[in-house]
Amino acid sequence: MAAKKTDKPRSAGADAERLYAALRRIRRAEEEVARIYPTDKIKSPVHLSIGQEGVAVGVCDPLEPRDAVSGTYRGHATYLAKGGSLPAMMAELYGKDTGCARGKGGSMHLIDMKANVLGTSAVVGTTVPVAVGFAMAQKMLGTGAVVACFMGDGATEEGCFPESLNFAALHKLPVIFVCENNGFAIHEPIAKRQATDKICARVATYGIPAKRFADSDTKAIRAHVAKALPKMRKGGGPIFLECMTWRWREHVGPGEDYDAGFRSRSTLLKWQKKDPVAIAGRALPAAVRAKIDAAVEAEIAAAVKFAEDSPFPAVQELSTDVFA
Ligand SMILES: Cc1ncc(C[n+]2csc(CCOP(=O)(O)OP(=O)(O)O)c2C)c(N)n1
Repeated sequence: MAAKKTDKPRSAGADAERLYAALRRIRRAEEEVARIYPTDKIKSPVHLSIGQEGVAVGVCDPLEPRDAVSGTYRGHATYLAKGGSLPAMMAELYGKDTGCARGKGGSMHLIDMKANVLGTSAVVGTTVPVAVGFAMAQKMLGTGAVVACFMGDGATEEGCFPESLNFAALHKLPVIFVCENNGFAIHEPIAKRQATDKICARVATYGIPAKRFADSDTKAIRAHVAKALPKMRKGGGPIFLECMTWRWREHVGPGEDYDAGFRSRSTLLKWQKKDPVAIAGRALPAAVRAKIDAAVEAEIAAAVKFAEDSPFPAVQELSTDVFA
């Protein structure tokens, strides 16, 4: 894989516009998914990342096209932030033949190898060793590419997590491990699942530099990753980010879960004051923001139309790409 220079324009103004556009695009795409979901046109369960977008955008913005990401079933933001096709994502949610997994994977199994989105998975933790394996290949091929590996706090309780940390640290692999710590695995708070809340301290025992971001500030995450990349590309080994964040909606589905009794709306209100999309928007003049918003709406409307107009897969597709 040839090393490509990034094609992103760089200046303070361009950075602010690009970050807002990326955040707004993910937010609005997921709000559209939530709006459409009750019509039953969307054929797969959806795990929305509304509220958490700053993590994916902060990590992916400094990446180059040659770099890769792997993600979780809550992966719309990861996929879109790395440049995955929005029409192909919408079509995938609709179960259509033009979807990024030919309509066979749904929201939890997004992939776009043109953008180096390695894939997302419904099975907690499984994409972590996949990312490490891809990073091993980059090291062996000498591409200088890095892999950002997104996971929830629940995934850090899977056996493959410490195994992957150890292997990546031992072989000095170019992996940015990103834990999106929203405090819950479905309904279970982290305090009832983990003996201590010191994820970074645990990771650091593998010799991996680990840093917690208390409010997942998009620009702070972005700056940290941008600073780490040159050393990682030269064999400096993995890093770990624990990004404290909050999912605004229910675990799965378009609604909320504040009546279920396990978390409170008052905490949501605190996190909404740190809304990454609103913060990025306030950094721009209103006219610039309005232009970006209009472009985002047009792109999302076109993606939804593409999904609606696309055909379902042919019946014989049921037995293609099936390995057993
Ligand atoms: C190996 C495995 N165990 C259990 C489950 C059931 N499960 C689905 S989502 C989830 C919670 C995971 O929480 P976290 O990793 O923190 O991600 P979040 O949903 O908060 O983004 C669990 C336990 C699963 N899908 N895979």
